[in-house]
Amino acid sequence: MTKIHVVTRHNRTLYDEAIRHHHQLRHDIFVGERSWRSLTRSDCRDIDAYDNDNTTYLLAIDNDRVVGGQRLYPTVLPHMISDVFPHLVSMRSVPKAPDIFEWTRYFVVKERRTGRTDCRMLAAVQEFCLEEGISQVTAVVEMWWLPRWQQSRFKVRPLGLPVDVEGQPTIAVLIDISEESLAAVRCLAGLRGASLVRRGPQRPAIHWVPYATAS
Ligand code: A1S
Ligand code: SAM
Repeated sequence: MTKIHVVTRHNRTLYDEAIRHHHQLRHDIFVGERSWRSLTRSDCRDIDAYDNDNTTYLLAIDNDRVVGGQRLYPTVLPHMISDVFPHLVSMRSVPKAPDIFEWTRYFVVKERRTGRTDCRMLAAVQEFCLEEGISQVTAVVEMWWLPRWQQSRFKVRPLGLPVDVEGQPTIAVLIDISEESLAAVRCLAGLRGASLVRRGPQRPAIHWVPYATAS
């Protein structure tokens, strides 16, 4: 059965092969399928500035095979919205706080796009954030995410108006983490309870952020 594994720098040695595989899948999907050409790398791995010791990955793994992934990054550090997309935030300043993380690189492999793995991954982000005391996540997404989140009862607020990014209307949003959203998406996923797998050493996501280096 597909489980969602929490991978941080603290337990990463247990997931070296899975992390390598996930970077290859990301390149296949985001460069090959989604044509995000600026991410092209000669080693065919999608690795950017936000893949480092401060990243938390939630990997969907079935029989030792990665079938989906997503990542969270502290907003108290320079992150994608603050570095690349600050112009998408016009209704307030870029949200930056120890309990706000940026959510990126969400994918499910083609063979698993039946909605089920997707719902498990959406449940996983709510579950992880609730466990860690993360109250909100930010994201920059194409507009088609809005009805998907509405269906999952995610509480989503725009941070600005949609802007064209490589031909796609794209919006920055702030999403509340809540027990209600988790319950709704667990119901859609057919999950009765907790679904995250935590192996090896664990540290609180918020407290190990090197806050002193934040800009
Ligand atoms: C974003 C940052 C994150 C942190 C949030 O009937 P359909 O096929 O129209 O139903 C589709 C569409 O409504 C919509 N959808 C999916 N991809 C779309 C696209 N490229 N353009 C417009 N609409 C799109 O979602 C419905 C269901 O999609 P699906 O692929 O059939 O199934 P599933 O299992 O729900 O998987 C959805 C995801 C997004 C996970 C999967 O399509 C995927 O991995 N896509 C490639 C990676 C990607 O684009 N990720 C989002 C950017 S990061
Ligand atoms: N939220 C998205 C994610 O999950 O990574 C990215 C934002 S937007 C929907 C997609 C655009 O962001 C694409 O044109 C892609 O090339 C660009 N992009 C993704 N990662 C980037 C990075 N690290 N630096 C600059 N642009 C990036």
